[in-house]
Amino acid sequence: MQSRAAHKQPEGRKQTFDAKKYFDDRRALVEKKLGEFLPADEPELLWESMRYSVLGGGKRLRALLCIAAFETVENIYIKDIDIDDLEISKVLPCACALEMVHAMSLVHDDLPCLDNDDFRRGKPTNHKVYGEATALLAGDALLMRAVEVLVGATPRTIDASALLEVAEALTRATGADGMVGGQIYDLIYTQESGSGEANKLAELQRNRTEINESVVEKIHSGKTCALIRFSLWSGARLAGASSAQLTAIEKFGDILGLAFQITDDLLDVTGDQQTLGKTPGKDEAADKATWIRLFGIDGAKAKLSELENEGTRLLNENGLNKDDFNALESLLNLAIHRKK
Ligand code: GRG
Repeated sequence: MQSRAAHKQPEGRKQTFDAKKYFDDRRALVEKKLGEFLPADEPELLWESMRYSVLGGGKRLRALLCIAAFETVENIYIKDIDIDDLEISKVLPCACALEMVHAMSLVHDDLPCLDNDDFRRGKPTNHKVYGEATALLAGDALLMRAVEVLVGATPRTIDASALLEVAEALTRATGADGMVGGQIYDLIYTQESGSGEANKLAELQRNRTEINESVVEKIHSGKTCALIRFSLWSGARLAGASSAQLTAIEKFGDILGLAFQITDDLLDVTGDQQTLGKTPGKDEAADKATWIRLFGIDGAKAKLSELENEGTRLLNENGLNKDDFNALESLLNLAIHRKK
């Protein structure tokens, strides 16, 4: 059923965009759809562990970026959206796949062999509840479920070559050219050197160069920005964006991704466990390569304000900000001014 509320933007009419309602409505759809895509199935332990780390937690930023880019490019802002809406059904599988990939990266990141975290989203981490082996396998299964959902559940009204490009780009953003690649750089620059272990990683850690802006950039761009950039790009691609629009959206993704990560580094220093839902101060304790370490708190804040202006200007210049629908600008705002 085509939503009766699907609404083309009237030219030149000034309205206030209700970002909170927009985010809340779409988050609710994503939560509902994620529950459907991740049923309580067998093997029970595996599905329970997968559901534990995906359902009912997180800001759903990546899903929102994907949906907002889709609606912006389609030039529709569906005010009274529902789960059966034909337009939103084109992008929901991709939005949910993104949240699965993101959640699995958190599950693996929290493992003792990586960041060794006990808390995530205000509750014990997956391996604390289900054990390391199950957490590892739940992450693996979530990764494949994400691809299955994207390819299998995206409606066939979407052009097949667009869907193939989106699937290819998701695997690239996740793998060696994206998150996993960024995580490896992070690892080289996180662990203490001179551990004495005779393996290739320990050798690289001992011989690493000094941390500088290009090292931090390499870590951030893979670990965090790749999936954020993909979130925006995929929504736009599924909406049939022109190549000029895709280029602008990707540039915006780089800006928002960097802003998101700098904010994350800042919150690690200034936030508290109750609000963050995870242990603060871990970056400093592990001597991580962060923006704060290079430029301090004031330097990070100055960069954030620069990125916020640059991102808004880019949206305005490319017709991606409307008077009564500025979801992408609101998401940049959320990425920077969030408290968790
Ligand atoms: C992706 C195949 C694969 C393996 C994982 C561990 C790893 C490789 C990558 C690390 C990725 C990682 C944890 C990056 C940090 C990104 C980040 C700042 C996450 C926090 O995101 P929020 O604040 O979290 O959006 P919520 O809980 O709100 O969803």
